[in-house]
Amino acid sequence: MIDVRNPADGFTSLRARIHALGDPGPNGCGADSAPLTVGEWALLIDDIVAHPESNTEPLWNVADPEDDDREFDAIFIGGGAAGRFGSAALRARGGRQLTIDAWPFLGGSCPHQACVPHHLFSEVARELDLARHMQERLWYPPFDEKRASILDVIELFKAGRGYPHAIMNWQSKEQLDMEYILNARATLIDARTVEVAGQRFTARNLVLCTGAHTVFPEIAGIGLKGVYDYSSLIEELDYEPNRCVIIGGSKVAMEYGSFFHATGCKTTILTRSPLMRTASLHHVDEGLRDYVIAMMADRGIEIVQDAEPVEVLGNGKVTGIRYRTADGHEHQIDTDFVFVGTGERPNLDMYAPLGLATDERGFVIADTHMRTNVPGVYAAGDLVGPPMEMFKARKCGVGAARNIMGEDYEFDYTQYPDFLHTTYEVTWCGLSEAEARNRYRNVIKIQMPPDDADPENFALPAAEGSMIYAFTRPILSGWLKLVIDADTRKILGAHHVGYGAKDAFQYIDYLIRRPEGFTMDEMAELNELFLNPEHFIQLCRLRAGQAMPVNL
Ligand code: COM
Repeated sequence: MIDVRNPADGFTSLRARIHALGDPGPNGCGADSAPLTVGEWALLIDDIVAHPESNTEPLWNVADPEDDDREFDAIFIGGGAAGRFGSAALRARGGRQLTIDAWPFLGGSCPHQACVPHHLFSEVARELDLARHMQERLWYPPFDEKRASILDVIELFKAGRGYPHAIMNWQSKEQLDMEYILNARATLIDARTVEVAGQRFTARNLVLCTGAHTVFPEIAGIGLKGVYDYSSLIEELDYEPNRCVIIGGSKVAMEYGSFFHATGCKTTILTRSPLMRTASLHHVDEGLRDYVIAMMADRGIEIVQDAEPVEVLGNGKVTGIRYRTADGHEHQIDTDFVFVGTGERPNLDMYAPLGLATDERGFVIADTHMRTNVPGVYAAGDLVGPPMEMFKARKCGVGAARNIMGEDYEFDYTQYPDFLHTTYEVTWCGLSEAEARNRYRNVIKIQMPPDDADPENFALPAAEGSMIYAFTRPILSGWLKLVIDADTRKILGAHHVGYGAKDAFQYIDYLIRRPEGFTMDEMAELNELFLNPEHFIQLCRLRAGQAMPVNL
């Protein structure tokens, strides 16, 4: 056991290991009683991740009973977004928690294999898209496909991910006063008791936050080398793919597919349902969808709908994929890289003793207080099903903590703003135009480019991130729509493709969902920071003078 709380005892081996790894920098060799710095944490975590077989000792950050012998209010199993935020919320309210994770860091899959690399990949995709589009113009050199490497970007990520991990461990211990045991698997004994590293801990409550994993389709060849999901891509890819086939039409499929393709790895997406029309995405506006799909196709991504994968071909290693289309015909694509983006299922195996109620897809059923069917057992994060988004994971964890600490707190995550990346940032909230027309009799929209404009010659929207496109090929510069009930003048939905508008959508969503709503006139009173990516403020101002507003 490495007692990260008690440097005087446990740090000898820890520091020896850190020193053996290299110079930890000016703050790394302080007095034995100094807490681990972020740099030291990074070295330690990197070492454990790189050599798990020789690093089996748990990282122990539990108060000595002489300092704190209170009963735990909750044990959080899993220290990802749900577990970490829930733990912090419980601690902030004066409670005592213990967080346990099999990984040597807090933060879960997000900073290790999921959201953080996805955001790096999406930024790379955007950069590559511009570099390819502008090649041999201005200062842009010819685009060298050989230098845009998926493997290089993954290596870049892996070389740097120790720091986010380190910050989470450091912040959780030094600033949030959390207690945790990391690099150790918990075994559930009963609804109050967990065993970890040979020791039993009991608590008034358990909060289950162990996340989810990709479901691989059950087809021949799916186990071949060369088939990856978001997690094995990071840990196991060891060659540069030349051709990619994606199975599935999820957000993950669109996002990773756009990245792979932008690096020059020709990508085909095989999807059963049309992209962005799956049940897991709500309120998708058809105009926004059309633009997103058209722009993916414009980049050369091939999208095959109604496609059913039949077999991954290969002899030890992937060489192709066979799939069937709706007309019953089978087709084959030669490829050395298959990526699975078909959706996720919860990590539940360890909870068998509890008898948890689950839904038809296997996700844990939790009420709006995050309570499961087992008294005293809460569930949070991906375990309770979609949306598999950060806000939901964190706020579920916080919700469980608040209820455990005596509040009556409900969290409804059925309505929320949403986003995805292609080479663009795609954001939306509220109602789509079609949904609005179903519910209101006098719906208008503010849209750019308008339906009757030729987008190849209509150089708006344009803002930070899309100016170069606007001046070179206007259609690439983005798309936006605001949906308004003309009778009440309330904004019903907002939709945007471009760059830099995501922040605004967090607030627009909040404003339009208030009981009193948010009118186009109120939007027109805001002060835009020109050239504001979403353009909504000035466009509302142009229309706000009309007693009965019409389309713009
Ligand atoms: C984010 C992880 S990468 S957490 O939500 O801050 O724990």
